Amino acid sequence: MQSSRVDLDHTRLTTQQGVRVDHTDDSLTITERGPTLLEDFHAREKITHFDHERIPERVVHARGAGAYGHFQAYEGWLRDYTVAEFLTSGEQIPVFVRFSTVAGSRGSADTVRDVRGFATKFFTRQGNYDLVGNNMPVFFIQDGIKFPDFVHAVKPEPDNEIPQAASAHDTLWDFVSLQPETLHMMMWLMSDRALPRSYRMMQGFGVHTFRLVNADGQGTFVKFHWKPVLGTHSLVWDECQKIAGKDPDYNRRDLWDCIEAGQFPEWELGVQLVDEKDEFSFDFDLLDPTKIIPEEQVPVRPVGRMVLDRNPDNFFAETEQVAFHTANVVPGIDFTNDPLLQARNFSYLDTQLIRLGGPNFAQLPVNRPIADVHTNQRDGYGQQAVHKGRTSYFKNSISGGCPAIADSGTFSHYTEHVEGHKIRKRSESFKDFYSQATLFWNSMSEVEREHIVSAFRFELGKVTSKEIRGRVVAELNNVDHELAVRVSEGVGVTAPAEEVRPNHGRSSPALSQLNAPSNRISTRRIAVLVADGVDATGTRRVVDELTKREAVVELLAPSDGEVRPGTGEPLEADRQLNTMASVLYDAVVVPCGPDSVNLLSQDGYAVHFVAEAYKHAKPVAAFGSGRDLLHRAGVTDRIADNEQVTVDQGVVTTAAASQELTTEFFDAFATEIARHRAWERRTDAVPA
Ligand code: HDE
Repeated sequence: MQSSRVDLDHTRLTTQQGVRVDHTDDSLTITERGPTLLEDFHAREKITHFDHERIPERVVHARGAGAYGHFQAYEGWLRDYTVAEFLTSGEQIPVFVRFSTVAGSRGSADTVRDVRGFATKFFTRQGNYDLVGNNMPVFFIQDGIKFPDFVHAVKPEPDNEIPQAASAHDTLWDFVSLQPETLHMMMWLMSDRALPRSYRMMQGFGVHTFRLVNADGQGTFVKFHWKPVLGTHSLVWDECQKIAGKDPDYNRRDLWDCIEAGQFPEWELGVQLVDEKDEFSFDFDLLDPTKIIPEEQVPVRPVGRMVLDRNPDNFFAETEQVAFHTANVVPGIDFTNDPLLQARNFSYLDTQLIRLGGPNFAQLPVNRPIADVHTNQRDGYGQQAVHKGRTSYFKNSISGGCPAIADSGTFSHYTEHVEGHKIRKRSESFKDFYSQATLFWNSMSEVEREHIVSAFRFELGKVTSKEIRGRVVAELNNVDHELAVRVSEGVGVTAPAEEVRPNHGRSSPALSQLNAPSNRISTRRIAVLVADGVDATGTRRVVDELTKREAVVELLAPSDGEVRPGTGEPLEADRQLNTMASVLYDAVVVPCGPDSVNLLSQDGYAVHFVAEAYKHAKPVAAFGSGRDLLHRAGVTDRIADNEQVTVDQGVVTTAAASQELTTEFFDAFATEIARHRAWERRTDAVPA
């Protein structure tokens, strides 16, 4: 990878042929005002190359962000199950990960309601292994032949190409209402999982059941899971829509900035293993990608750790040209007959041929294996290798039979016994479309349920056809009657009169994000609102205490530059208040300083900032006269006028001025930030 990097420092401009150029601002013409000459090879080359700079964007997952890092297995216990060395050797191996949204174009916003791609390329000594997963553990459809139908339904509608990167339109919901296998995934898509706070704070899933194969050729079914060290956290929908305007690169920037700052994102890889003899012991089919194996039934066992620690040098060369393929497997990892996976094994190679323009994309620097590559494949567009010798066929005697067939370390396909008729028919074992959608609903906390109901209402509210809305509500009645009734109330559809399928009452606590709290606030972005007259000592204390706890703290002031405090040394604003917004931060603090608070109280941006953070259930803190800005923004706190610290639904306040600030204040605030949001806060009436 390193040898292909081009560094233009201390160089002189040349043509592609290496001829030095003395002038690149004017074309070659006859007289200053005369016609341009065809012989101007430099101008022609420059413009021609420019004309050809674009390649087709990915048909799905067009918008993404990538990073390099490494993976390291913890210990060798998986050796009984697989010969894949990277899962057992404990050696650090390089990876490249690309996160993505699915429906939007390359330039679309990051914070749309969508599934997120989580694709990892492991550069192992046995060859490249690609785990091309998502941040949700199930998929919309069961058979790959439905993929073009599904994608056509969710993409912008073909007559006017509206809406961009949004599922809230007629064609998607028309499809969903007629294809009940989508329902389980639609529950995930309407949940907070579709609105990740950060790529660094989302889970990843291989989705399909794969197969591990050991040295004796024995197979074990496996599901892959990524768990983020920082916990799984989401934004709220109103916030997402605002961020899409304020910072459409929100998730991309977050990943980039954290890696640049040395705050490297980490995930733990885990596996759920199922013995072959237990293949039929579940009430769903392991080959059905619209089903999970509940973690309470088969625990996720940790296997290793991935750290992303290096940003790409060039977005196009690396993040755009990276080519993932589900069929990039290494010895010890094999497929199952999941019909979605089987179709993917065709699609990913095929799609690279059009996207990357020919069969040599595996030679692009970002895709190149670290394992040696010796093939008899030759020529083709973009061929980079200069193959020596006369033979490019097997068997040969002229080149001593090389490249020869290896007798160890090879990939040998799992020997599976298959017999029966050739048919085109969905398996009966795939036909329970509702039980796991119900399981998901049952497993949500009340606030997560509220979010799901309002997501359905929002999406169906954008559907123009009442008939489609009605059909969706009727389908939801198969998931849970109360869900269907609650959704119907918001979208002008008559509520289903009665329950059609009794709720089975089962739940899987691992499905609720709120059941995996984090006690860390590292990388959380905290805004401190300041203006001239602010209390410098208290403000510095806020910065120190929160930075010590690994948060990212920024001072926001009405204008850039120096902030002159009431007393003491000037402070420097990190950002101008009106270039930012509360939606770009996890929490907000207002320090004391009557003059500063007075100025901020008259600044609509500052007042709105606090009200909006409050509306989105974010932790809000203030001390001393800083509390007045909270009150101006309609945020009440319950403290009596003493110096105690009060925490009320994520609002952390004290009447104490800076000298009396205790660590209790900062600990309480940090606890609220680690909790992510004060979900118990009712904020529907807040006008922000
Ligand atoms: Fe993909 N998918 N997919 N997909 N997918 C692509 O490949 C496809 C599916 C996923 O960052 C494409 O290189 C079919 C499931 C990710 O470059 C394409 C089917 C899951 C990425 C394609 C599926 C995924 C893709 C477009 C149904 C989660 C982005 C560009 C049979 C487990 C990879 C490309 C990156 C990309 C086809 C279903 C995840 C067209 C036919 C299920 C993360 O080949």
